[in-house]
Amino acid sequence: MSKNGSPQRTIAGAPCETCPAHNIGNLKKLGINMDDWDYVVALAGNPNTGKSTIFNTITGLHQHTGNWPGKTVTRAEGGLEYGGKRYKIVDLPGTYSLLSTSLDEEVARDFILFGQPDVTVIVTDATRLERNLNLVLQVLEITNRAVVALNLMDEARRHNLTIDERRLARDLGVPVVPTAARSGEGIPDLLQAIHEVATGKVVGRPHRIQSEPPALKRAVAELVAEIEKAFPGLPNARWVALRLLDGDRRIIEAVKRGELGDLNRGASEQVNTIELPLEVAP
Ligand SMILES: Nc1nc2c(ncn2[C@@H]2O[C@H](COP(=O)(O)OP(=O)(O)O)[C@@H](O)[C@H]2O)c(=O)[nH]1
Ligand SMILES: [Mg+2]
Repeated sequence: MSKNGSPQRTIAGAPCETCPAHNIGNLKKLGINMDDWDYVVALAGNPNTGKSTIFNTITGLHQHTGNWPGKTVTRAEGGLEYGGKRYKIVDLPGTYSLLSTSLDEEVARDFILFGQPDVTVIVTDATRLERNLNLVLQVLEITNRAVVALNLMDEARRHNLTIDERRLARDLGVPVVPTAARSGEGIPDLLQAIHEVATGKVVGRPHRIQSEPPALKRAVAELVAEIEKAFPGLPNARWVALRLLDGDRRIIEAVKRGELGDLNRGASEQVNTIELPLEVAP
């Protein structure tokens, strides 16, 4: 049972008494002590959905929450141990989309696409679900290793909103976990869902557009073959192909200059080198 007395909600099925979620004592907050790790978890989401609150709660760090002008921090990292595995958590900048119209979107997108996190948690505002699903669907185009945190559930309840999270999980094809991060509600379930996706116990099957027109399908197939030849090991050539067809300037430039591979390496290396922006004054 989770803190609010409701059954554990993951798409793994019935609650299990031996699962780590039943003992939040299994969570060891490592703060910045994360020399080596088994899995990397990215926290993505629209601004003000509670990403940093979740980040602080699970790592024990104190990254500033709230938005203030002139904030230069783009990304914070911290660690935790859960279920015998060490996790590095990366708090990405808030974005409404991954279509790269701003630096923040670029940072978030490059990390999800090229940093190859083991799990991407998309933190959503349960009171503005429709607007938030835009980013969710974009992330699910890139990766199937995702968990949706349905945050601000306390606010949703206050507005008499009820969300059928099981149905949502089914429709999206990835685990959906209701949370109220400020009070810690649902955090054990979220950790458990992250753990299950990271370890491969739960494999997401995201809903993706299948009915492409034949001309688009052909163009994508052709491009995918070329991209895979030029950039072996790229995590999602199909997504890159779609972006190219859409005229995404950054991706076009990266392909032209042969930088897609560099972008890939760069994002992975950054994981080691970014400094922790703790307690940055407004
Ligand atoms: N009521 C409520 N407030 C929350 C919850 N999670 C975060 N907040 C608040 O929402 C604001 C934005 O949170 P923050 O973590 O900075 O969001 P971020 O921009 O996604 O990193 C802060 O004032 C948090 O205290 C929640 O579950 N319920
Ligand atoms: Mg934040």
